[in-house]
Formats: sequence, C-alpha cells, structure tokens
Amino acid sequence: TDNHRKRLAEAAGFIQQYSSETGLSQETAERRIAEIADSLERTGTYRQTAEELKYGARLAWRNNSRCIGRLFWPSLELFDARHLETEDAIAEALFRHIEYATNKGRIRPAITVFAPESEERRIRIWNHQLIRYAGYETGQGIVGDPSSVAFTKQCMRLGWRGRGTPFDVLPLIIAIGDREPKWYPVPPELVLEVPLVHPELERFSELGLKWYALPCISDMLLEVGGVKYTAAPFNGWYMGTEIGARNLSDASRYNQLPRIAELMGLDRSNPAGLWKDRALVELNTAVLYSFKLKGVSIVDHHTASEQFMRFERQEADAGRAVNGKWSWLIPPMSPAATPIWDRYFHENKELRPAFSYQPVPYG
Ligand code: HEM
Ligand code: NRG
Repeated sequence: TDNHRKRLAEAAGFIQQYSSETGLSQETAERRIAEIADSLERTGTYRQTAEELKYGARLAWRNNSRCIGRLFWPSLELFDARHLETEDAIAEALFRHIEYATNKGRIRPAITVFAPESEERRIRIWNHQLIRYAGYETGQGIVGDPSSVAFTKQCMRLGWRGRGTPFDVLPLIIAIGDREPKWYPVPPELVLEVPLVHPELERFSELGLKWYALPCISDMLLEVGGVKYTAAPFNGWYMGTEIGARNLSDASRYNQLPRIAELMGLDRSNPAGLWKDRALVELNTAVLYSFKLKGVSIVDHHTASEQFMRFERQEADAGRAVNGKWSWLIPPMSPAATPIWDRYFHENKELRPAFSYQPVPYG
C-alpha cells in the first residue's frame, strides 16, 4: 500500500542518515533497511535499536528550528523506556529522569522515550512540562501560573488538591489508551527550586519569587524514521530570559514588573522613564545571579547566542544548513544586542527526525 511505501521510505531515509553520520558502511545500512522492510511487511511496524533511537533524538534536537541551545545536541542522554506498560512504571521512569537530569543542579540534557504509538495503545503525558506550577482561578483573579489553569482543572477533576500558593508543583498525569488517566505527586525532594535574590537590591527577596531548575517539555511528539513517540519528555537547562523576560514578567503570566518597579521606587506613570525595561533588567539579573548562587545550571542570552553562532559554524563546516525560525531564536530581551539579530534563517517544517506539537489530550 501507499502508506506502507511511505513508512519504508521514512525508515530508509533515517537509516541512511544515521549510517553515514555515524560512519557505518553502505552495506550495513542496506542490510538494516532490508531487515526493516521485512519487519514492516510482516508486522506493519519495526523496532529501532537503542543506538538508532538515541541518534534519532539527537537529530530531532539538532533539527528544531526554535532552539537556541543546539550546540550541545551530541550530548543528549537517552533513557530507553519503550518496554514499560503501566502508568506506575512510567511515573517511576519520569521520577528517575527528573533526578538524573537535575543532578543536584548540574543539569544534564536527557530524553526518556516510551513505547511508540500503535493501533493498540498510545501513551500520553498530559503535563506540558514535568515540573510546572499550578494556576487557579479565584474571586481575586488567578493565583499561580495563568498558563496552567486548564491543566490544573484536569488535575483537580481527577482528585488532586494543591495548597493554593502561587508556586504549587503540579502532579504528573499519565494516560494509556482510553483508560482513565492516573495522577502522581512528584516527590518534593526531587524538585529543585531557586529562590530569587538580587546582588544589590537587598529587598528583592521580599517579593517571594522563585522558579524551578529543570525545564522538561513532556507534551511534544518525537518522530524518528516514521515511528511516532507520543511520550518522550526531554530537558536541557534554562536560558535566564525564559524565566525573567517571559514566565515571571509577561502580563499574561506572573506579571511581576510592576511589583519590581515599586520595589525600585520607579515612577510607573511615565512609560518614557523606561520603568518596565529597568525592572526587566533587574529581574533577569536576579534570575541569573540566584541560579549561579545555588549551583544550578543556567545560561544568559548573550552566552547562549554565542553558543548558537558556534553551532551555526559547526553545521556549515559539516556541509549542513541550519534549520531556523528567527522570531524564536532571538532572545526576548535585548535581541538586537546579540549576533543572532542580523542572521537570516530558512525554516524547513518537513525536516525529520523532529519534535512537533500534538493535540492537547484533554478537552
Ligand atoms: C526551544 C533553550 C536544550 C528542544 C527552546 C527555547 C529556548 C531553548 C530558549 C525557546 C523556548 C521558548 O521561547 O519558549 C535551550 C537551552 C538548552 C536546550 C538553553 C540547554 C541545553 C534542549 C533539548 C532539547 C530541546 C535537550 C530536546 C532534546 C527544544 C524544542 C524547542 C526548544 C523542541 C521548541 C519548543 C516549542 O516549540 O515550544 N530551547 N534548549 N532543547 N528547544 Fe531547546
Ligand atoms: N520557555 C519554557 C521552556 C521551553 C524550553 N526551554 C528549554 N528547554 N530551555 C519555560 O518553561 O520557560 N530545554 O529543553 O532546556
């Protein structure tokens, strides 16, 4: 069938790339492709080796047009969890991922890959990230992270109750097939957090702000060689602006710029006094300073931009074009002060292996 031919073409394309980039012979590649063709013929599917899967995940990272952190793509660690069949076992694997990746603050990039989508079942992690703060709608407005409101409602529907603080860590929700999803609180000792302090503004700590150490996206689809992994959470470390210039500062998120300006004694009635910009700089200074103080890996946007430029040169030397989306690669603070500003990128949405979005599994 057509579908069949397409699957074989995708598998073969991946094996060819894997083989040539890792130095395997054309003969080995062809033998492997014949083996896969046979498996597809007999079972409609095929099983990748752990080495193929690891390289495939690294390629999906290298190919992602929006990620500024791609210099480190060859260092991605794989946890092969394709054999796990129960919600409990999956939750355990997620806890192990958090512990390994957090590494007491010396963050290690990693991905845990669960069984791929099949006719019999599909595994989904409902969380957007393994660690994230709840958001509650209350009479006095939203408490916590507004971007978590819909997911928090699902957690509560399933029976979870948070303490109601602005920084309640959400439970994991795991769904297999059409079974009722199961929820699991993340053991607090696994969740490393950083209270925000400022190197000069002594009263900054009175704001009671903090953020978690581990950004681990858990709702994207990983596609390698035509195989779709619907549950494949991955992490690196934070770039400071993600927290300081978006999560804590966006008016539609934690909206902290007015409080910081207040603390700094700035006049908020005059936009031309640049109180928002001045508050942003101090908030971002506090984020980078506090992570460093606690020994938690983080990168500032200037260093990350330099690293990205190295990645670009490295790819050019290897004879490859960089897949890029400018509006995502420029940092949300002082973008024109980074070398990425002047670059032009091509985006190829067909490039595989890839991470991509998939439908939200709850209504
Ligand atoms: C996006 C930095 C590691 C895959 C991003 C973004 C930043 C970033 C700043 C934009 C996020 C946003 O604006 O919301 C970093 C840094 C890393 C890192 C500093 C440190 C090592 C990784 C790893 C992977 C990855 C290990 C996967 C294996 C992605 C993907 C996106 C992304 C798929 C796009 C997310 C989306 O479309 O919503 N990264 N990243 N990154 N990164 Fe990375
Ligand atoms: N902006 C989001 C996280 C997106 C991915 N960022 C990373 N990924 N650094 C936030 O929570 O602020 N990573 O895998 O390291």
